[in-house]
Amino acid sequence: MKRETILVIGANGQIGTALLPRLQAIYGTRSVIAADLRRPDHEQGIFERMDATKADELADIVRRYRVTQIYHLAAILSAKGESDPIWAWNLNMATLLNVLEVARVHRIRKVFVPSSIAAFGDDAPKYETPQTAVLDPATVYGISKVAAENWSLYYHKRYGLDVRSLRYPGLISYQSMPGGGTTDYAVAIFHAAVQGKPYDCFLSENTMLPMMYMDDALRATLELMEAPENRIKVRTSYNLAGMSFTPAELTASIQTYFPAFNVRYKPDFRQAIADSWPKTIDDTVARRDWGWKPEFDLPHMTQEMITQLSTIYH
Ligand code: NAD
Ligand code: AKB
Repeated sequence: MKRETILVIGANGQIGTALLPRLQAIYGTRSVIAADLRRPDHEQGIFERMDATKADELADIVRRYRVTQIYHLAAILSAKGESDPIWAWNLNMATLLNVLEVARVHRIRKVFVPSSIAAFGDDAPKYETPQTAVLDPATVYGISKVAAENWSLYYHKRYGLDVRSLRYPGLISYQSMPGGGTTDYAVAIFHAAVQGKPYDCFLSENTMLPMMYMDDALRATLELMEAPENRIKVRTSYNLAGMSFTPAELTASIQTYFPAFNVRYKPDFRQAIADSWPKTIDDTVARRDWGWKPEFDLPHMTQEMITQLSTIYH
């Protein structure tokens, strides 16, 4: 077992729920502290209820457990953020700055702060969006991600903090439901299909977006965090690609298992958010710097999702 104490903030969310068992396998159950505003349905190891907007609550946990690494996953995502932009900005920024400050003061060894394809906006190239494309996000969520990328770079340059980041695409997982994003349809659609229900999709059938199966996202995260410090050349956030597909292509892939599965397209306010994002991502820099390579394509991801959800529902 590796000797580190890992704090996961926002541990009950879509990524945290899947990441916790992986971290526990690497560092030991007693060395991984899960923290969140809300208690988990099923506790998996040590849990602390904590509001990351409160710097003193965060510092108390870091001191008590002698934390050496932080994964900061608490945030308000793209669609939910648009319902109350000032609240979303305040939460995303307060939690970020508390994490960076506590890491600086307590000399935390490594910090992970995820970014998103939402950092890109209308003026970035839509296909093979490069690492250094212009960042002109259309949502408050995206604005907070661009700010977080720049704050992370600042803490690295000014204080030498080892903060690392990935611009995740939309993540697809069976372990829990996503928390209010624009790519959530790609998880909800599987739950409907496996239960034999039709699905009303909130994006139009030809809306292509970058996506990734959770297994790939977790492996990317752990590989990035394990990479030697001199291999990490990007201190804002790395582009990361898995696959890209439209709702129509995902539906067709699911229909190879459930031919009668029916999807109706009813685009809502999330369509404009999706239209502002890239369609495919160029992640050459991550491949070059620390050896990133995705494993899951659309057919493989569809097979895994249906297999896993079938055991849950039946
Ligand atoms: P999520 O919404 O599923 O989970 C976030 C968790 O943070 C929730 O459990 C929530 O209770 C908790 N939280 C909210 N406010 C908190 C606070 N003040 N203190 C403590 N906990 C708080 O999000 P996720 O999908 O797991 O995403 C994690 C991170 O990854 C976020 O930064 C998100 O922007 C980023 N990301 C996610 C995706 C994706 O598709 N899931 C894609 C790109 C980037
Ligand atoms: C969202 O849709 O908001 C997230 C993301 C891509 O950041 N899944």
